[in-house]
Amino acid sequence: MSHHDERTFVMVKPDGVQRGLIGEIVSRFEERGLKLVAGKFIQIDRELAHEHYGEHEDKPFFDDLVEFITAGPVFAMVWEGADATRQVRSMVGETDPAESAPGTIRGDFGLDLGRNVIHASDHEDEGANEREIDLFFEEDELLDYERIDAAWLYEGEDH
Ligand code: D4T
Repeated sequence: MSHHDERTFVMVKPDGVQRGLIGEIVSRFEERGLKLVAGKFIQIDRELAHEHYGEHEDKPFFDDLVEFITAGPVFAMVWEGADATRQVRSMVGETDPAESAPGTIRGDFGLDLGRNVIHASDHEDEGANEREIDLFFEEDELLDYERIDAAWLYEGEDH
């Protein structure tokens, strides 16, 4: 894999789906130049919710978090590109939308910590992206193709 091939897991949460934000959110990553390599519209069951949010099992907000993430469909995705995990997190904003800068997804579309519209793998948690991709996708659901504009997105790619 070249350094343009870093993959990260992203998910529009049930509030984002219900509020009609899937297209807007997908557009932001597309326009940035990231490549969509997998996408899946699913309803998370309690077992998957417990696996995905296992690190928060002992937290006081855990039950509400599981209730929320299983309350309706989510749109799970894998995006690929240079430094993808860190770049996506910076586009997403802080965990709390109230602390997120305008221009970020949570800063533009959210107001409440418990309704923060989107999930993206934590770039400071090494291996989080691979772990979450494995949890939501089979290997053959990750598609291998080139964006037609790749040569204009990265310096040094052949024209
Ligand atoms: P996710 O994982 O949902 O993308 O959010 P973050 O990576 O930005 O933040 P996190 O794992 O620390 O929190 C997971 C999830 O729990 C909700 N939450 C968090 C909450 O409802 N109350 C709280 O006090 C905290 C810390 C919001 C995101």
